Amino acid sequence: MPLTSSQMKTLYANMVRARRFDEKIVQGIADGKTVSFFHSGLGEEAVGVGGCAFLRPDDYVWFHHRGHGIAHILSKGGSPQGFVAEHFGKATGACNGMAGFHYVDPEHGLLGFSGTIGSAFPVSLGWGVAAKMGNRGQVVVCFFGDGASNRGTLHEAMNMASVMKLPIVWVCENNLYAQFMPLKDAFASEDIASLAIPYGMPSKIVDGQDVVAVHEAVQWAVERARAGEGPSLVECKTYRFRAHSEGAPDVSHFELRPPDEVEAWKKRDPLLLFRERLLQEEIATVGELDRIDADAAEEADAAERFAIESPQPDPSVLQEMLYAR
Ligand SMILES: Cc1ncc(C[n+]2csc(CCOP(=O)(O)OP(=O)(O)O)c2C)c(N)n1
Ligand SMILES: [Mg+2]
Repeated sequence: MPLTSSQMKTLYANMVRARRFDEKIVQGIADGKTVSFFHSGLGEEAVGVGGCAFLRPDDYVWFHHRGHGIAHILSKGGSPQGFVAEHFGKATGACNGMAGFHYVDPEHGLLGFSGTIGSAFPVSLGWGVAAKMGNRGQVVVCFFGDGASNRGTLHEAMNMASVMKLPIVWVCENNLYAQFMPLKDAFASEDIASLAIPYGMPSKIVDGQDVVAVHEAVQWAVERARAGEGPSLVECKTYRFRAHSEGAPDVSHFELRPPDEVEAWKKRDPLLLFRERLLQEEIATVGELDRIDADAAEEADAAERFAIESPQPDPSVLQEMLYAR
């Protein structure tokens, strides 16, 4: 079913919100206000927003570490306050300020992620088994980077998911680099989607700067999964606008990432492309979009104030957070 005007505006709003929250953490690092390090997702908002849009609350999402998942979290209905406060190391954070950049929100199907690249696959596989056994039509959407696709865990999990016909959607956020390593020097084929072939899955490759294209491809895969047809793979071609992490050099091997490459991708900013489309197709007016922009900026300012004013975690909860009874 084509997206309604209201759904299109929701996609735009969530991309703008993700950008403002991401910028807050980037600035927080620069100002020494945040306690954690940060892997900005600026430029990649369309993947998380489009890929998580209009899922069911009980669908599970393994979000990507870019922007520490803010695009995915917002689109899945999570709390930006919990996200910001966690990055500020405050007691009101999603993990009580104890986990720096982690976010857990079971009510919205966000069970957390791990900093160990490649752990997305076996954990999502387990969620897929749970979803299938639960028999309530839940799906798992697992986001991962191009670099992660070189972990052996991918092959084990993708094979098993296909054999067991699990309701999993694998979404590759291919931004052409794994830290300082360009994909062309690390992966023998041009498209990560080629990995679908040995594991008997269908796949789609989409423009990761086009939020609607991402949404439609993931939606196609979600419908297959809900219908019991098993996993699929969606590859989104995208690009990060900032360095791998704040404070790290923005390099490909030991040289700066090619400036013409960076410039070309910045011209394909997903927010600008979608804003133009909404205006051109007369889905929204300039006034409406400006209002969405202003609301997002205000919301991010308020979340930052909330985080700054929140108390530090009480050290006595440390034990409770670390050990399960
Ligand atoms: C097992 C493991 N190896 C290395 C790292 C360090 N590391 C963190 S992010 C990253 C790059 C991952 O690249 P990709 O999967 O393409 O995601 P991207 O950061 O480009 O979004 C690396 C090497 C890690 N966290 N875990
Ligand atoms: Mg990458």
